[in-house]
Formats: sequence, structure tokens, C-alpha cells
Amino acid sequence: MADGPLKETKVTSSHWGAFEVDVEGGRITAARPFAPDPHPSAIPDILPAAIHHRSRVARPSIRRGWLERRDRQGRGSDEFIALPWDEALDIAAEEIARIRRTHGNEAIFGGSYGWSSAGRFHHAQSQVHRFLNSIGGYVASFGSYSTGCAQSIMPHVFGVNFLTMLYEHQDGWHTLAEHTETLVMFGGINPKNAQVSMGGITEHDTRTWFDRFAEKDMHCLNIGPQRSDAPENCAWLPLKPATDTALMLALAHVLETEGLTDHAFLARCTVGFDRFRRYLMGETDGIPKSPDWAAPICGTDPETIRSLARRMAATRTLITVAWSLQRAEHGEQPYWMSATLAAMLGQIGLPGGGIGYGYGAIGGVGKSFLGLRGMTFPQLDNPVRKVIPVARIGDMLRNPGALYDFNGRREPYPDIRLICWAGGNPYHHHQDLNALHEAWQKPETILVNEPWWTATAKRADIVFPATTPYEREDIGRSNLDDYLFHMPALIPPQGEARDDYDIFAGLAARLGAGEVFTGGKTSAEWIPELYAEYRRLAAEEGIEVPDLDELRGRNWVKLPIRRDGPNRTLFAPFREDPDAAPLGTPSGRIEIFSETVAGFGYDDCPGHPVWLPPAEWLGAATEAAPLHLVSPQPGDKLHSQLESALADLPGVRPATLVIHPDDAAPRGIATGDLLRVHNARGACRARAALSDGIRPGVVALPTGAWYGDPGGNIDPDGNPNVLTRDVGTSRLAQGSSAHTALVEVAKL
Ligand SMILES: Nc1nc2c(c(=O)[nH]1)N[C@H]1C(S)=C(S)[C@@H](COP(=O)(O)OP(=O)(O)OC[C@H]3O[C@@H](n4cnc5c(=O)[nH]c(N)nc54)[C@H](O)[C@@H]3O)O[C@H]1N2
Ligand SMILES: Nc1nc2c(c(=O)[nH]1)N[C@H]1C(S)=C(S)[C@@H](COP(=O)(O)OP(=O)(O)OC[C@H]3O[C@@H](n4cnc5c(=O)[nH]c(N)nc54)[C@H](O)[C@@H]3O)O[C@H]1N2
Ligand SMILES: [Mo]
Repeated sequence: MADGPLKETKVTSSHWGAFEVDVEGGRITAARPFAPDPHPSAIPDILPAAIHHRSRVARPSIRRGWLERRDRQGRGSDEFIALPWDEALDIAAEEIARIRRTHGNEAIFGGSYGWSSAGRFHHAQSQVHRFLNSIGGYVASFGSYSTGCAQSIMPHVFGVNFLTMLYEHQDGWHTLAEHTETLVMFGGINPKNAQVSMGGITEHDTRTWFDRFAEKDMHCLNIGPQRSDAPENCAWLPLKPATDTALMLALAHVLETEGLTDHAFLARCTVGFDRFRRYLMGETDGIPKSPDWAAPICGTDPETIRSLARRMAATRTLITVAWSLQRAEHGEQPYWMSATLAAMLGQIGLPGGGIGYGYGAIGGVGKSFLGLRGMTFPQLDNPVRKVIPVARIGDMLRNPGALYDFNGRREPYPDIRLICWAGGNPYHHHQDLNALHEAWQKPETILVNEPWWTATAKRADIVFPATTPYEREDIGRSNLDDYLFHMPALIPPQGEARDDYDIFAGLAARLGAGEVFTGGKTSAEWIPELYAEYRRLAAEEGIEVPDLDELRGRNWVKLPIRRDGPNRTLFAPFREDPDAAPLGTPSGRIEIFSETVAGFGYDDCPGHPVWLPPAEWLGAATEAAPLHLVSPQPGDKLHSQLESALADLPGVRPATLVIHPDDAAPRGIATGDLLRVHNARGACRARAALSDGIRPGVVALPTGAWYGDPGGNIDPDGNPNVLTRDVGTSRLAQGSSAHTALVEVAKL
């Protein structure tokens, strides 16, 4: 640790990659790119300002109204009172004990969604879950805002765990470079998003691969509302958001009517095509899903659809689908339909052909390294079996006891009295934040560990100041990357911040579970022990990893992990012999029709893929809300992290809204104008940027701003989640519908 005047330079790791930092006099004074990274992220530039920012939580703090009267009303407006650690921990532990005594552990919500920071041991989710398990468990959450919908629907279609399929089985970039002739990207593949990867990404290589694709004359087509969703050297088919399923159906219709369907593949490897075909051809509902039918829905022309279908059938084609398509109402449909379309093309199981999900969503997809899992801090068992779909938190808080459907089961929402959050910012990430804010008043107590006074910390009752990764020792490593980092404690904890581990150890001790949580060890004892186990497992896989002292000395090493050869092709063994290597579906085949899903009887997710228009899309535009809002991930940061320091920079806040000149002109809007973006759910400010790279009728406002003003007034910094809808994708998956929203935009 450097707290003297001497300058020291070290490398550390983060979700957005490795970077070098200078430390002088106990402060981080500069951050620079890590030399081996060909396309480093610029996110670390803001780090020195953010780490020492005035918005750090300096001391344990309790909201005045809660401390004095246990009232719930002042969340977001009350002042906080700073207390000594022992006193604050005593009060928090007593409250946790009271809730457990009166309502049981089923009244504690510890779903605690969020990315927190990189670093294997101090991973906030593992810490909070282990703590809550050590005291009798908590209500957990299933899935993620990223892929919750796909995680529920895709096992019905392919019989695999969706994330395992993406991370461990999908074709690597090198296979695409070698074999793919046509790359059809629904929702694009964006190096901006590939900037980050959970746990870290060291060599940012998405751009490099697309340059390679261009050299090989691969036809790369980005289908979606924004040209910028794919590298500049890709073609663009502008599409109305939420209409991909209609386009895919029309492509399927062309294949079927022009004799281009691979019926041999369908017969060998799929079930249910005949039932789906009747819908496709219009035999069940009188509407053939032809290019003429789809063109006005999608906002394209029938001939474009026909020629694309022919090209896809004539060349080695990989269909890729961005995660954004399932982060929308009926997000199950484009996922299921893309699998169906790929099956009809008959290329599933061929290298560089078939289907792939989430390339570019995070930088690790497509890197295709072999094996070697990261070191993990065990979370213990959760005796409470209640689990809600992660994005249904608002409904859960609003409707305790109400029955809800989820993937074939019907269950009551638990009655939550205590929320315990570490490493996430629901007041950035959840939809319809004005409604969440109302629901947030229901629990008796809200406990948050945070390094910064985020929108969520400001609306908690008890806030414990947490360290950042730069203030504690850890190991940096992602399963999708081939580097290993020692992350040294670069600076002392800021203010009175403590590691999540020590905060939870303090609470657990007061609740009589100290030994269960800590196992009798400090973090300085856990890290060498977990690392030694990791090193042993690596050795079993034939990968030599330096011992901890050597890693500490070297700071980082590139591990001798191999990329998969071209023989890793998604579903290749299944294609070769579907009887010998069946899928995990009930039929052992790709299910174009699923008896299981049909058996649930959901009208919002029937037994085969269908076109179901969402409640809000351009086909349902109104005078009050005529524009479709997409809210993509921010380019200059990771979600809401480092927000307070970024917001200090000129021109960063309010956030920038991209709008087409045809939509700007009638509203008198020019680039740089201050805007009011609004609908019936809320309003926020934004700064206009005119672009012809967005489809007319669509506006894009990235996530990342913290929620400012409660109560439905205008959110000052431009958080799109005051405008988005808080509904599940369907009763099947109950995923987040963040990309489903209509809005109006006016000059402020
Ligand atoms: N409209 C719209 N909304 C969306 C999306 C969208 O596409 N559109 N996308 C959704 C998706 S996919 C996601 S993943 C979510 C992201 O939402 P979140 O994951 O909640 O966002 P983050 O800002 O990464 O939150 C991490 C928090 O952890 C804190 N933190 C960092 N390190 C530590 C630590 O060591 N200890 C503790 N205690 N805290 C720490 C950070 O300061 C930060 O406040 O947003 C979702 N919301
Ligand atoms: N820099 C940076 N990178 C990130 C993150 C970050 O915060 N910052 N967050 C990471 C996380 S947690 C995740 S989950 C991934 C998310 O990765 P994705 O889900 O792929 O990303 P999004 O940014 O939500 O959306 C990508 C694009 O989809 C398009 N889109 C929206 N709706 C539709 C539609 O109906 N049809 C089509 N065809 N296109 C549509 C929009 O134009 C949008 O720009 O990104 C990761 N990468
Ligand atoms: Mo995500």
C-alpha cells in the first residue's frame, strides 16, 4: 500500500478491462491503458476523480426519520445522521433480528441485483448472499436484467442452459472468420458494449474481428433501429423496434414458398414444424406471414425481405440476436423465432452457420477460451426457497401475497419487510422508477452497502460505506478471458469505508452467526486459501498458474489457456447424430412447437413462435406518445457506475438523446437543445443529438444517469427508466421489458 509521497504504478482489473494507475500520497492520480490491450476502454479516465469524489459515503449513516421514529415516508428526502461503526452495526443487527423474529427470513429480500465491481473474493453478490444464508436465508431472484427472458424460454427450445450455451459452446470469432459468409445481426454487434465483460476483459478485440470479416468480404448486415449498433463497415437494414419476429416470419415464409427450407434437417433435428407451418402459411388465422404482410409492420419493403431470405439460404449464414431483443415485451418470440428460422435454413451445427446469441453484448462472448473457471467464495445454502424473477421486484413490493405466473408455476409474492442490497443500483436499473419509488416505501427497513451516495443509497434507511476494489486486495479473473490479475490495495479505504466482507462479518457476529459467515477467517486468510484451491483446479486442467506470492510480484500474467479450435461448433455433435447426442428438451430435438410451453396455456407465449405486438410500439403510437424509445447501454461507462464524477464534466448531463432530423424538424429541435422527454409514466431532461443513423420514429436515450427527482416531476439527468414500462416479457419468462416504451419529445 502506498500512502507515502512516492509515486507507484500498478495494473488492476475491472469489468471494462485492465488499466494502469499511478498512486501518489495515498491517492490515485492517473489511469492509463494497459499496453497489451489493442482497443482499451476510455472508462478508466474518470476513475481518479470518481474514487476521491465528494459523493463517496464517508461514514455509516442512518436516515433521521427511520432512526427517530422508524418512519418510511422520508426515503429520498430525509437527511442522514453519521454514526460510529459499532453503533450503526448494533442498530442494523437489532433490526435484522427483529424482522426475523416477527416475520421470518421469508420477509428479507436479498436478490440484490447488480454488477458491483470485478474481483473474485470481494464480489458483493457473493458476500451479501453468504451473509444472509448464514443467518437463515432470504428471498432470492432468478435471472438477470441482461438475459432473464432468454434464460427461461431457450431451455424449452434447445434444452440447454442459455448462459452455458453462449459462454461455452457457441462458435468463436475465429470460426466465424473462417466459415461465415453472411452475418445477419438482429440488434447489431456493438464494440461499444463489448467494452465490458463481467469479471474483466483484457484484449478488446471485437473491432479487430470485424476488420478481418471485411477483408474476407463477409456480408455483415445490422438489422435494427440504429446504424451505430454495428461497426461502420456493416450494411444496415433500418427496422422498427419490436418487429424482428415479423421480419423473421416473413423470411421463413420466403424459404417455405420458394422451396428453400431444409426439410431433411427439420425432420431429423426438430419437432413441431408442421404445426408452426400452418400458422406461418396463414392456415390457422387466415394471415400468411408473407413479406407483403411483414413489410408495413417492420417499416421495410417486401423485396428486401425476399432477397435477404435467398441470400441466407444460398450462403453459410449465421443469425445473431442481441440481448436487447428479449429485453422487451414478448421478448420470448424473436428468440424462439430466430432459432426456428435458423433450423429452417438447416445450418445449425455447421461451423460459422446457424444461430448465436449475445455476440458483442459483452466482450467475452466469441472469445471461446477452453475451460478454467474462476475462483469463487462459497455462498452457503439458502434455506428459504422463495425466488422471484429478478425484474418483478416492483410487483413483489406492491402486491404481497398476490399470485403471479412464471414458467409454468403460479406462486404468491412474498411479503417483504427488509431489503438488503449490496453491489447494485435499482434506482438506475429498474423500469418505471416513479412506480418503483412508491413500492419502495412499503418495506420497514432498507439496508444498502455502497461506496457512493447513489440514487439507491439516498433512498435507504441504513447505509454502510463500502470500499472500492482499489482499496482492498483481490484476484481479478473472468472465465471468458485469458489473463489473471493480482489486484493490490492501491490506496487506503476512503473515509471510514469497510470491505463488504467486514461489514457482513460485523453484522453476522452480532446475530450469533459470526463463525458461520467467516469460517473463522479474515479476508487476508480467505484469499490465499481460495487462490490455492483455484491453482490446484487449474493444474488439474493442465494450466500452470503462479503461486500467490509470485502473482503479487508480477501483478498480472497471461494464462496459457487455448482458444477452441474450429471443432467447437454449437450443436455439431447433435447435428451429426441426434439420437446419440440428443438435446435436453423433452423430445431430444429442437422444439419449434413445445408441448410444455403450450401446456402452460399462456396467451402471451403460446406453443410456437408467433408475432405478438407489444402494448407500446410504433404500430400503437398515439398523439401523446408517438416515438419509440430504446434505452441502450451507455458508451462512456458501465451502467450507473462512476456517475457522480462523470456528471461533473461539461456536456455529459443531462444524457444525450439521439433523434432523426425528420422527427426533430417538426418539433423545432436542433442538436444541443435541452429536451423534455415524457409519457404518462414520467418525464426526464435530455440533450438532443440529430442523426440519420437512427430510424425515423425512434429515439435512443442511454441508461446510466441516477434517478433524481421523486414524485413524477422531471428527472434532471436523463434516466430513461422514468419512462419505461414495468411489465414482464410474458407470463413465461417475466423478464425486463426495458426497450418497450412510447414517448414524446419537446424542446424545454
Ligand atoms: N431502460 C433500461 N434499463 C436497463 C437496461 C436497459 O437496457 N434499458 N439494462 C438493464 C441491465 S441489462 C442491467 S445489467 C442493469 C444494470 O444495473 P446495475 O447492475 O444495478 O448497475 P450498476 O451501476 O453496475 O450497479 C452497481 C452498483 O454497485 C456499486 N458497487 C461497485 N463496487 C461495489 C462493491 O465492492 N461493494 C458494494 N457494496 N457496491 C459496489 C456501484 O457503485 C453501483 O452503484 O440495468 C438494467 N436496466
Ligand atoms: N459500455 C458499456 N457496455 C455494456 C454495458 C454498459 O453499461 N456500458 N452493459 C453491459 C450489459 S449489463 C449488458 S446486459 C449488455 C447489453 O447488450 P445488448 O442487450 O445487446 O445492448 P443494448 O445496449 O440494450 O441494446 C443494443 C441495441 O439494440 C437495439 N434495439 C433495441 N430494441 C430493438 C429491437 O426491438 N430490435 C432490434 N433489432 N434492435 C433493437 C438498440 O438500437 C440498441 O442500441 O451490454 C453490456 N455492455
Ligand atoms: Mo445486463
